[in-house]
Amino acid sequence: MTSMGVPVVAAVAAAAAIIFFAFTAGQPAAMAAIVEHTFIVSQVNMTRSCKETLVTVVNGQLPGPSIEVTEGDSLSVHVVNKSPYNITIHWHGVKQRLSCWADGVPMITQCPIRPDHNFTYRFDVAGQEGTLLWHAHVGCFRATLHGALIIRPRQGASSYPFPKPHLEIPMILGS
Ligand SMILES: [Cu+2]
Repeated sequence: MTSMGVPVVAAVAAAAAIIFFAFTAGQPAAMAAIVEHTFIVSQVNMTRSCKETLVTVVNGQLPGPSIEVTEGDSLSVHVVNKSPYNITIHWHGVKQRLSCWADGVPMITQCPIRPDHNFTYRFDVAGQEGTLLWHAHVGCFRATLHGALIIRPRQGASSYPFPKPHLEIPMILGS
C-alpha cells in the first residue's frame, strides 16, 4: 500500500459508515416493538362431564391467551405463579438466539418457577414467522397450560407464501 493508501481507506470506511447509517435509519427494524404480557398461573374450578375439577391455567382461561407479535419484536412475558406447583413456560419452536435461558426447559435452561414466585421471559422473535405454541414444560400441565404464539411477517399479510386468506382463526387442539 502506498503512503496515500491509508487516507483513501479511511475515506472509504467513513463513506461506507455514512451509507450504512443512512440505509438502516429508515429500515422497518426501527419499528420493532416490545410486546408485554402477564401470565398469572393459578388453579380454577372447571366442570367436565358434570364433575368439578381443579385445573391449572393461565389468566383463568383454557386455552391460555394467544400472543401476537411481529417478526423482529421483543417479547416480555411476566409469569406469576399462583399455583401450588413448580412451573416453566416453553416457547415451542422459537429460535432462542442469544436467549437460551428463556427457553423454559426446567432443570436444563432454568430452575422451575416456584409457587408464589415470578419470572420474566425476555427474548427477541427474529428471523421466523408463523403460528407457534407456548406451553408448560412440566409433566401433565401441558394439557391445560398452553396457547398460541402468532408471529406475523413484518411486511404484512401480502408477504404470505399463499393467497391472502379472508379470515384467520387460530385453532388449538388440546387433549
Ligand atoms: Cu415445547
